Amino acid sequence: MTRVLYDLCGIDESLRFSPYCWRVKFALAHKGLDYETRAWCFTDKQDIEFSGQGTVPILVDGDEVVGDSYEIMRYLDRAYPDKPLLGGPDAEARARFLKFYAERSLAPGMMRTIVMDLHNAVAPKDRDYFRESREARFKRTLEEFHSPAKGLTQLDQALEPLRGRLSESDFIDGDSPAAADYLVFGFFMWARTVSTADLVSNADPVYAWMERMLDQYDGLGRNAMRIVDIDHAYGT
Ligand SMILES: N[C@@H](CCC(=O)N[C@@H](CS)C(=O)NCC(=O)O)C(=O)O
Repeated sequence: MTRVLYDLCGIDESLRFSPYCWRVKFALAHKGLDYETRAWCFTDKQDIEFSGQGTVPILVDGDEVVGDSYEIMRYLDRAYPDKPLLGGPDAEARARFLKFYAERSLAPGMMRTIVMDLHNAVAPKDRDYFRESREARFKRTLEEFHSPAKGLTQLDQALEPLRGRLSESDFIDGDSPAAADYLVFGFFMWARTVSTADLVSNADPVYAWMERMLDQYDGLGRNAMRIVDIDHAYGT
């Protein structure tokens, strides 16, 4: 039976920008597992009711329904032990730190930088929902929250530990990428797909790592549709 990944889509059905879904797409590629994606919009909650949750990614693998990007990685290691993503308990505990580092230290600065690009990238029917839910979260309007100058400064500071690691190693997980890289890189795919903002300078070790990550798995990341590829994306 074909594996199915529910994957957030935007203004074009092929524009896939969820950082959490990107983690899973890299994890599936790492394991060499085939899957189909099901394009999902924020407001299509009824389509994922079967999973008992309101967010994507959701992986349906035969009788297994698994939600949450990190739980999906754990599931993949249990079900397909070859080519571990997270590794043993010690390694997994450290990868879990990277999950929180990405979500709590890197994502906020990126969000401040790209929030208006995101608003433009979501499916038109999702725009009101996106605005209302995010304004409630930020406790201010998207326009008030939006500040690339502040966001990039925040991100620049938060990237220091990653720079340290990537100055000594090609990937966070060593000579080749694994869960730690995917947990972090998902957010760089998020920004890349919806925005043209340069998050890091090309002299930065993080930039060289991003380029290596984009080339993994036959250019899985590099070939992904970006907002700039969509003619009708601006001024709608
Ligand atoms: N902790 C979850 C977070 C998933 C998540 O927040 N996904 C977003 C898409 S990027 C979503 O589905 N949001 C639904 C909404 O905002 O209503 C994970 O790691 O998978």
